[in-house]
Amino acid sequence: MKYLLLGSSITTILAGVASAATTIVAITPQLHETTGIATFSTDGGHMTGLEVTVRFADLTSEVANWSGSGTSGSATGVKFKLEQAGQTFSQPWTLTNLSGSPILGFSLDGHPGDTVFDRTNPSHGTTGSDQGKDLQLGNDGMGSEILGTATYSDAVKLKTEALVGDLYLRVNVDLATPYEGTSFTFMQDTDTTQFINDLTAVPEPSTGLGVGLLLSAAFFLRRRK
Ligand SMILES: [Ca+2]
Ligand SMILES: [Ca+2]
Repeated sequence: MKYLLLGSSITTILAGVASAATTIVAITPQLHETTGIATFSTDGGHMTGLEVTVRFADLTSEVANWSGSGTSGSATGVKFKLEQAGQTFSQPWTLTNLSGSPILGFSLDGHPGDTVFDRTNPSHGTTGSDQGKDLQLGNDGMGSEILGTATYSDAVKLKTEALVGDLYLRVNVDLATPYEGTSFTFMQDTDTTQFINDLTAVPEPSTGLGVGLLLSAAFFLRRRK
């Protein structure tokens, strides 16, 4: 019984480590909006156009766009192949390095693929998006957890709804150390927008920003007195 308990504690500890392996950061340089979410059950076959960039230790990078068929798809360049099959909520993405140089990181841009990245929280979040999943790096194929930071940028809202904060248009991953192996997996849920080419930037509310700056200036001047 002692052994069973010990085993269970170790499992719990490992689970804790696994969830901490990927640090999550979110920024919103440019808010985007769309009419609606067509499906939250997006799979690899339905992200055609999605732009993938992979950066290598020799300071080169390569961009390739997604091509989907059936329920699977991939972005294939000369130096890498990123593939995914089945629903992104439950099935991993696999990044294979075809170059001779270790991988420093990669980024996914959903804009040309009418695809948004649905984060774990808030859940279920934006109408039609259902549960999402934060980017989580898998292991390196040799049993070690891959460490890294995933930065979400360009939050997405529905035109008819206030910003909820679970949907993003882009995600960038910086690995903690250059990846020297052949391939690794990661999890990241995606959803598909209702219409094609429907993700548009929301203009900055410049007047509101101006008022905000004036208020800040007034506060600063009051404090100086
Ligand atoms: Ca989804
Ligand atoms: Ca969601």
